[in-house]
Parts: sequence; structure tokens; C-alpha cells
Amino acid sequence: MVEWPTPLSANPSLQQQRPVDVVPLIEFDISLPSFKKMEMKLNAEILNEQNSRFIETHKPEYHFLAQSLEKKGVQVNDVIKKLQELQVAIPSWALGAGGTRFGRFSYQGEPASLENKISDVGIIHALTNTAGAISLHIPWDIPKDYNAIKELAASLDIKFDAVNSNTFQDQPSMNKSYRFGSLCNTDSSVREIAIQHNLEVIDTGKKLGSNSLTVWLADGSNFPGQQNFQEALQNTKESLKHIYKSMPDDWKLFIEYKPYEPNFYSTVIQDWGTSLMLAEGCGQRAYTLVDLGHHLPNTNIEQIVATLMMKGKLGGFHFNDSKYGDDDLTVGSVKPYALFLIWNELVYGMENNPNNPSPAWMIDASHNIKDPLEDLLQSLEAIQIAYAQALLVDQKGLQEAQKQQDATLCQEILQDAYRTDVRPLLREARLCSSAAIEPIASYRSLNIRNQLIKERGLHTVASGL
Ligand code: RM4
Ligand code: MN
Ligand code: MN
Repeated sequence: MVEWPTPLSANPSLQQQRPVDVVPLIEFDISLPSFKKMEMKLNAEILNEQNSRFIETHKPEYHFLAQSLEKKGVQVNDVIKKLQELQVAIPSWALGAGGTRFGRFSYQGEPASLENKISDVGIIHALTNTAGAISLHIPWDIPKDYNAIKELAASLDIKFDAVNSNTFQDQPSMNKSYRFGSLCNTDSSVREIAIQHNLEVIDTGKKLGSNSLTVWLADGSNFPGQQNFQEALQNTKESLKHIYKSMPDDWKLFIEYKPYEPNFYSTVIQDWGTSLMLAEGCGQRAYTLVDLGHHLPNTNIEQIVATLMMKGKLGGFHFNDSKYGDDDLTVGSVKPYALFLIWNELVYGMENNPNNPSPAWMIDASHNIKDPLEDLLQSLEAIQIAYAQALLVDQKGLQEAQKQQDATLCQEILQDAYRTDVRPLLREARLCSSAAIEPIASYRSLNIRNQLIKERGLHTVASGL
């Protein structure tokens, strides 16, 4: 068993000293590997050295699993290749500790600039080879120097995924308010401001090489009778059409839905059906985006995924986990079996619905307790685990059992895949991509958070929620 260093948040002496600003709060252990700047790539040498601690345990575990899977007819190399190829975007607002409705607790060494955020994604990507993209939220992260930002991202092998507009917060430049809605507002001048903002976001994305826009609206109402449902939906549809028509020809529009919050009686785009209707109203390159946190408890999300993929309309996918609603918890931390069932439909759709584009994957979670980078590493691991398990499902056997109406066998087949410990496959995929066999253990033993604190300070606050 390899010893894991404790996280900073668990260090009581540090907690006690937190309010003191001037005294250096952290003792740096100079024997630990140190980096001149975290902006520097975690290079192969450092990662090899890390991996040498785990390789002896890993290899036999992997070979044993690979052999037993091959015996069952699984093409293990294909699974490894698919795991290596999966890239999940990190949203620019997930790199700091997120707030709650009641407060914002900064995590130490949070990224204070877009450059810092990109270098954080670079760390996660170097450790996992699974986070090769960043998704920017505008206006939280407007680049100042586009070329410098693009160069930095390219040097870390990071692409710019969908850009996200924000019409749920008023901006200082506005002389009107989104208080009663943005794209749905009864006042056409407010709708116009919201549309213009989306066009500016597209412009920002164009300069960075992004090619999709995600729209999530906080629009809705808090009290029965407050809003005319039909008018709000009609206004939203017209506004979205305008935005859609202004996108470059090779861009996609992703439309999110959410049943409640921040409005508590109604939201204009409350469910996947409404989103799909709007996407179809806009045109071919408009799609529905499924965010796992945007459903009422017990909703059958896997069935929604299947329906959308059959229609070729699942464009984007936001991962997170929750117990009650949009809780922003680490992917797979509460309902891993549900995540597997969802991935099972995603895999089925990717294999059987060529009319559906490859969905734009993103983690949409930002909690306030953990080290944000460790949280993202755990989310990526959970995504890969559920994906690998879904790839192991005996699709032929399942179809046969479905034809025979053999519900028992159907369940056996699904759970046989789900109950496989696929982690050696993930480790092998990372090893083959020159990433870390054990990302979190390496993150801790390389003392990365301390290094970030040293560079950025204890009290930096990342822009975001
Ligand atoms: C929303 C939604 C969006 C995200 C914001 C920050 O609930 O999930 O995707 O941009 O949060
Ligand atoms: Mn989302
Ligand atoms: Mn959300």
C-alpha cells in the first residue's frame, strides 16, 4: 500500500493559522520535487518517477483482468484506446471552490486569472490525459491577450470547448436588469441585451478556436400567475433563433434545461422535451444538452439520453452527481450505478446512432469542501470507470435476452459489467498515454497544492459561482 500524504484541508495547524496573513503559513519541504512554476508542464520524467512507485502492483492486476476479459470476448485493446481518446472539458468555474447559496469559502491557491485556470487544467490533463479542453464562462473569463492564452493552452495540449453565456447575472455595463428574465423577458430591450451578450460570447469563442455555444437560462418565475408561460416560451424561442442564425456555419448551439432553481415555481426551459422543441425550432446545428444535476430526483436520465440520441439531438453532456438537485457533487460520488446505466445508453447511442454527433463532454461541478483539482481528478476517474464498464456490456447477449423477455438475464448482463473492477484498465490507459497511474496520489506526493499556494497566495479567489 502506498502512503498518501494528507490534504491541506486536513492539516489542523494550517486551519488554525489561516486568518494570519503576513506570516508564511506553510513550511515547504525542500526534499519534495519542486517546480519552478506550475505553468511548467508536468513532464514525462516527473511522471515516470511517480509511476515507478505503482507499476509493480499495476502490471499483474492489469494482466489478470485483461486475460479474463479477453476470455469473455472483450477486445481489451479497443477499450484502452477508447479510454485514451475520451476527453472531457473542464469548466473555467470549477477550478476554485464553489460557493453555496449562503457563502463563498475560498480554497487556498485558487487560480486568480484565466492563465492560472488554464495551467490548472494543464496539471489535471498531464496527470490523466483525459482533460484536454477548457470551457469558458463569459464574462467571468474574458481573455485579455488572446494570442498568449491560445499559446499557453496549446503548450498544455488544451483546446477550447463550448463557450458559455451568462444572462443570469447583471453586468456593470447594463442599464437594464435580468431580474425578471433574459431571453424570455417581456421587455424587448432586455431580450436584446441578452441576445447581444450571446453574440459577444460567440465572438470570443471564435477568436479562441471554439466552435459551440452553450446557453443555460435562469429564466422562469417564482409564483403562480407571475409569468405568461406561452409568451415567455415564445420570446425565448425567437431570441434563441436570432442567436442561432448569428453563429458561424460550423458552430453548434447547445440548449440546457433545468426544472427549478434559481426560480422555484417554473423555469422556461424546464425539461429535455422543451429543449428539444427549441433546438428543432432553431435548426440542424442546435442540440439539447443534458446536465445530470438538472433533473428532479428519480428521473430516468438514461432513457432521456436514449431518446435524444435516437433523434440525433444529444449535443452536450454535463457530468456531476447529486442527492437532491443541482448539488454540484463529485461525479459518481452518490449514484454510481445510475451513472453506469447512463453511460450504457451513451455507448449504445455512439455505436448505433451515427446521426448523433459525438457529444461535447464537460464536468459541471464545483463544490466548496474539497481541493478543486482533487475533486476534478475524482470526477474524471468516475466518468472513465462508468464508461469502461459500459464498454464491457455484452451488447449481443443483452439484445438476445431482451428478445427472449428474460429480465433476469438482462440484469445479470448489465451487472456483470458494472461489478467489474475496471480500474486497472484506466491505469493502463493512462500509463500508455504517459500520464499518471495514480493521479491523486501523485498530485499529493508532488505537493502541487502547496506549490500553487506559494505562487498565488492563500487568499486568491477564482471567478465563478
Ligand atoms: C448552471 C448550468 C450551467 C452552468 C452554470 C454555472 O446550473 O449547469 O451549465 O454554466 O450553472
Ligand atoms: Mn450545466
Ligand atoms: Mn447546473
